[in-house]
Amino acid sequence: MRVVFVGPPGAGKGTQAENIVRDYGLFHLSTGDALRAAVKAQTPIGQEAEKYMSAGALVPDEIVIGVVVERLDEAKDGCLLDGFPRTIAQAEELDRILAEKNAPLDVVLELDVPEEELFKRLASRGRADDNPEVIKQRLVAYHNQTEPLVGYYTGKGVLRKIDGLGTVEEIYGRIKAVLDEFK
Ligand code: B4P
Repeated sequence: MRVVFVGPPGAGKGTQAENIVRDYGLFHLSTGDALRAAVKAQTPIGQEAEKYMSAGALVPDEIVIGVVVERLDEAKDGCLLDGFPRTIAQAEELDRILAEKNAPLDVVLELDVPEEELFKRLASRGRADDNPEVIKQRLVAYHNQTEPLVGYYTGKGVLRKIDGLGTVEEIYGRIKAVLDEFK
């Protein structure tokens, strides 16, 4: 099963991804985690990515795509792409890579959470990019660059919207109900 997770910052993608990979045995690729690891290790990619992440901007497509291509070969028995793609260019590149492998996406989960709740969640977490100014920028980037993916994947007939309000368990129950259709 190949699954993509889309949603605004703080929607709970990382939180729910842990449950999904545990129960469905999928390879988990979080571009946010991969980029944060590169920043921590201060690799050349990390040093470049840090400039964008600390400002709440998306990291340029060519850098992110490089990170994904390197790791996607590990995904033999299905994958959960968490936070990738985040732009139409990334989505088109992903389609090209998956077509080469003859392994199309099964489903794109859109986690839907209202903006005031996102602010609350992120403010209480306190990661380096969770201060109010940077959160605002991340939301602008989401609306301008990532939200168009909802139309893109709706057009391909693979998008499923998940209500992202409620307890982690309630939301996971909604996700499971969708994923079990593809087992
Ligand atoms: P990500 O790591 O993907 O982070 P995110 O979108 O901010 O968070 P996520 O939705 O995973 O939230 P979480 O579960 O942690 O990206 C970080 C940065 O990396 C981006 O801003 C960008 O610069 C860069 N980047 C990553 N991928 C990229 C790409 N493809 N292209 C370009 N740039 C890219 O949840 C947040 C908080 O909410 C947690 O504290 C959690 O405990 C809480 N929470 C979760 N569910 C809850 C619930 N049901 N109720 C209450 N609280 C809840």
